[in-house]
Amino acid sequence: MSEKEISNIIELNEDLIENNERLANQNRNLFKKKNIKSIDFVGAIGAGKTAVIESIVKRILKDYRILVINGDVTSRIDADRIEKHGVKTIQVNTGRECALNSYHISQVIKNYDLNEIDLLFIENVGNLICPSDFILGAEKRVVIVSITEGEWVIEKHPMLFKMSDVAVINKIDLIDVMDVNIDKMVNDAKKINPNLKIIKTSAITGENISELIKEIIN
Ligand SMILES: Nc1nc2c(ncn2[C@@H]2O[C@H](COP(=O)(O)OP(=O)(O)OP(=O)(O)O)[C@@H](O)[C@H]2O)c(=O)[nH]1
Ligand SMILES: [Mg+2]
Repeated sequence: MSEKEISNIIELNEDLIENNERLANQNRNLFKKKNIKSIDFVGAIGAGKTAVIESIVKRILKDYRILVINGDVTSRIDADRIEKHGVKTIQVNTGRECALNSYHISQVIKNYDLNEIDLLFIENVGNLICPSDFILGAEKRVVIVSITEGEWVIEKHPMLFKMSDVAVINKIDLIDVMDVNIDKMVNDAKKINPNLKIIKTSAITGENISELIKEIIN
């Protein structure tokens, strides 16, 4: 590949990211105007994003009108899991794309009456790398990993921790069967981003889910 071809690809990527940021800003402004709190959940496949969101909505659905946007390459399994709690959902299938982008979100909210909601949760496609290129315009980003991914998972994937507001270390109920040093995970996250709020949770037992709710909603 020639140097010119390589520089064209770099320019194309920069354009994509710039366009994404422009639309993300539009989404952010619209959420503010409509007084909607918006939170974007990112994390590896199976870390517990849907389970954590389920655990949160079960506790707060009497107090807030909630919409959950679920991103997945295919299927509406996650949206169905959330909807069984009586919460409205929209599934976005990204096909070959490994992350949601701000265009997906702008299309969803263009066709939805935002006066009907106070809280918007967005579950991104399970991936610890791709979502770092695409902000969505949400007020806060929560990155979720779990102890079953091993104690090196944060050290190996610093990007999403740099750009998130809250880091959740999930599945702590499994600590006795996992040979994992959770303190190392916490220290890695702090080193990468000293401003991160770090919360150790179990979506199954509910441990520290109330603390997470306080952090993201209040
Ligand atoms: N023991 C335990 N299991 C959990 C916990 N959170 C999630 N799980 C289980 O882990 C599996 C994956 O959880 P999901 O909530 O589907 O994970 P996800 O991050 O949404 O996965 P994708 O959307 O496919 O990326 C399910 O079988 C959950 O029941 C937890 O805190 N403790
Ligand atoms: Mg999920």
